[in-house]
Amino acid sequence: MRIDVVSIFPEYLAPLGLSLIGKAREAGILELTVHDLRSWTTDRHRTVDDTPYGGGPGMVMSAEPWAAALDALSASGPGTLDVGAPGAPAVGDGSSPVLVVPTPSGERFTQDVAAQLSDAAWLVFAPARYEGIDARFVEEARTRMTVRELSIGDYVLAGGEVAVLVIIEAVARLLPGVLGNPESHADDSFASGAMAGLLEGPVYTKPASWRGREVPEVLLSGNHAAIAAWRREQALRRTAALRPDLLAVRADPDAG
Ligand code: 6GU
Repeated sequence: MRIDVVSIFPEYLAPLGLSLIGKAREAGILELTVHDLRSWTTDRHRTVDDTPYGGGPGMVMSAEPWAAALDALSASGPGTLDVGAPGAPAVGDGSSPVLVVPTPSGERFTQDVAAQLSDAAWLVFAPARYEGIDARFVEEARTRMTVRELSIGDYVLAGGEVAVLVIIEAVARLLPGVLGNPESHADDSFASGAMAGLLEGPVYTKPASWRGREVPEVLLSGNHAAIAAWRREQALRRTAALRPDLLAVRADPDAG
């Protein structure tokens, strides 16, 4: 997969060199470049924003630097084609990117959306600061590529960069070859299968007794059916306590 991130704070994306994502880049599974939006400005002050039409507080990012960045990146295509879940077609042919615009007024970013994005050959991220980007930027981009405006939750961040880190991490770990053990996906909270839509229950490692607290006996029993039943019960309990809305979705998938 190819990923380009355009930001006025490229340094904010430094963690993308670490851990899972850093390794995926080294392995050539992920071709990721961070760009400075200001390199697509034309004035001496490298201006990226202006006052909002209609008044109000704050500043709005101008459409032109973002569109110029998108034009330049689009012309530098295509994306990396040999990606996506096994058997799944890549989203598009990679000749144009999928544009991801993080915004608190976007569609909710979920595991399903992460899976969809992981099938794309090429993602371009446009994280805004201030009060957002002139709406005509996304409007015009939609005429020539898939655009996803995504919110990572019901709270307001100072800018989209942290949301980009969240989204890229959720997407990258779904790329074939990124996780050491592909079965690690299977028990994830929000994964599909018997545990679909349930929060994961508690996990334990050695020692079996720690500060007077014992690991649940069933986990030491070697009885795999009993262990699976216990884990399912724990997942159901936890979900009922913390996220009853998820149980409603399981009972009626259309409720979500
Ligand atoms: Cl994607 N951006 C900002 N600025 N705030 C958010 C968000 C995104 N998602 C939730 N809050």
